[in-house]
Amino acid sequence: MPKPEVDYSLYLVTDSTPAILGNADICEVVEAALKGGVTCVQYRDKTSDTGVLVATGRKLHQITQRYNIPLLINDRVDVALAVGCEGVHIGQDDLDLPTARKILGEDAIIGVTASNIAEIEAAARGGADYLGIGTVFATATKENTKSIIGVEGLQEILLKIAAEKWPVKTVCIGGINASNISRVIWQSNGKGKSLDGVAVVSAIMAARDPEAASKELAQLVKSPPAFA
Ligand code: TZP
Ligand code: MG
Repeated sequence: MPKPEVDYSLYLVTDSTPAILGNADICEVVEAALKGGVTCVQYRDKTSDTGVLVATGRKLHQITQRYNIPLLINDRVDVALAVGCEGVHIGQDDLDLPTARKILGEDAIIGVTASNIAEIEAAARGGADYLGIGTVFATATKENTKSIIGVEGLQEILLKIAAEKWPVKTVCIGGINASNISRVIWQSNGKGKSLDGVAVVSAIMAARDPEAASKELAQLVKSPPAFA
């Protein structure tokens, strides 16, 4: 049975740090974002211990399941297994893609962070379901990012994927918000492959009203920009 098509168009990546989440409850923020229209959720928590990751992941999964939206876990294949969610998002320094696939199976969604053509090629050929491409713009949310690729770098990567006909979905990330999301989509989509989605952290997780912020972003993602 082929795995179901995932809508990556507005992809929420969570953050549990006080600088972004403040005093808010992560489950409430994620549910508000789901109401507003996010289409995919990644639980990304770099500071909690394993027990908290599993407990919070299970709570989040109960919520995302009600909205029929996939939940992926950042970094940790073991936590994804324990939660029983739809998949995992791994970076270049995490468990490698073939091993993650072996553990989670063919039906799992596996995304890989990639910021240059060599990483893109390895992940695409290795059977990643989607690529998290970035960092598009510098962002305070993730410091020490290896490379800022800009919209130009993103476009180059999309052209390469199209030229090679790699059957991998594409999501970009880094510094994207309501004021630049249309431009990112418009400028990066060209003759080659179009982006399948845009991932945001602070634009939703740090918003005073995450539901309204998600609604606005979802509308911008769906509607062609006025200057296209
Ligand atoms: N990977 C590359 S940039 C980034 C991650 C997880 C953080 C993006 O956060 P924001 O707040 O959407 O700029
Ligand atoms: Mg990682």
